[in-house]
Amino acid sequence: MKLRPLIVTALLLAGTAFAKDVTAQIKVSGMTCQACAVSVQKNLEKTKGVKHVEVSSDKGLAIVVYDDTEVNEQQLRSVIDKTGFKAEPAQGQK
Ligand SMILES: [Cu+2]
Repeated sequence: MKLRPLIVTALLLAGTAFAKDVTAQIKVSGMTCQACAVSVQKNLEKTKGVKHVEVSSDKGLAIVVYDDTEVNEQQLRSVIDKTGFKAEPAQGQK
């Protein structure tokens, strides 16, 4: 009787697949101080579908957790661009 654990696992996987939280790491150029990072962070946090944002002006990086049924990475980049900074094109995967 290995069936039951399998079903439970499948249900759990289906649940997380439905939520579809995705983490994007977006390189941002033009941020020179913490205030820049905060303004990028605030604008991303206001964006529909965004769950969590971390922005580092030192690393020039925005880490965004978002629901990809509501918003996509391209939209996040345009939010950053509209804030007055430059979201670098995605490298590598996706
Ligand atoms: Cu600044």
